[in-house]
Amino acid sequence: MATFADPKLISEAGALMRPASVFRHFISRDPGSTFPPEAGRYHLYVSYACPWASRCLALLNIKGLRKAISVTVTKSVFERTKDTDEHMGWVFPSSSTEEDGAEPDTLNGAKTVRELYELASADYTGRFTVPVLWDKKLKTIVNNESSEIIRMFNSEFNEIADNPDLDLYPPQLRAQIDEINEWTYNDINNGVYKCGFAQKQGAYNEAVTNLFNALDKCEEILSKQRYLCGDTVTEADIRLFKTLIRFDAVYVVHFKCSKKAIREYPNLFNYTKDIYQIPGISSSVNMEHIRKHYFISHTHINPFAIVAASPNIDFSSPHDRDRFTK
Ligand SMILES: N[C@@H](CCC(=O)N[C@@H](CS)C(=O)NCC(=O)O)C(=O)O
Repeated sequence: MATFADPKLISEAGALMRPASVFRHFISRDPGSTFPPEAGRYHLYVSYACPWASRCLALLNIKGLRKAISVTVTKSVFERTKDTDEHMGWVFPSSSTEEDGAEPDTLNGAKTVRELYELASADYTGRFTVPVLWDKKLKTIVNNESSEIIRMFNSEFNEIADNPDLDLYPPQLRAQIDEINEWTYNDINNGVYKCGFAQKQGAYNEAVTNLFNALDKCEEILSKQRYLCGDTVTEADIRLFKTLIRFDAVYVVHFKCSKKAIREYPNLFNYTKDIYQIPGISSSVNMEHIRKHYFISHTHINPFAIVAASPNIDFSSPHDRDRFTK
């Protein structure tokens, strides 16, 4: 029953070691597939706070899959998941008025995300993470790895998606996207967590150096082109965006990513607004859930659970990114 407060996830050198996701089935259009893409069959459990889960929500929205795949959003702050042990994790509210944006689990009647994992596998010993992509027919978890869930949403549901022509992982850009994802994941998406959860100065120093080198590299790329792969938006942009949108309000303070804020990088800042303004993206962002979750749930790094004041940033204000595509 690991969480990030668990000493087993910290190396000798004091660095965070993120374990791999466990449920790795694929929804596929291939004949004979156990998990074929069917409207109404799958359900996505997310937290708005979680960058990995909310990238799935972003994909669901921009591909026009909200009618085909249902969604339940957890409460923003971790709570005890059982009376009989100390585990703290994602829970569902008992009514939809308990917290704005969060909903009870009317599909499985679960009180916690942990219960979903226990329904899917009696001997599961991993973390009880979101996202969870659930199969209503086989009553199990299809997949709990966001990087794979977004690929399925992008390509496997095109017969039922409202926006089937949008391809965020097009064949001609795949090698470039994979290469960018590799360093943006290690140094930025997961890099902020490596800064925040480091337990030795050396591990923090390494993570924070790699993080800001990678952000500088993005700034440089984005000073020459609108998106990471050129003039079309791709999966790599959605993945980067989910970290950038949390950066100034949370990561700068909570994870000590304090060398610079995103609003000090002219290209990255305008790019964040640009992605935010793509239809379907802003509704995958809930700043209240984001701020409350990090500052209140991570008691091992913020024991008094004080929610830090937020800078006042309007991501829907004008940006200058269309200068590249005029
Ligand atoms: N590899 C997973 C990571 C998901 C993940 O780490 N989610 C966090 C929230 S941001 C979580 O659910 N944590 C619960 C816990 O640690 O107990 C993915 O990308 O889907």
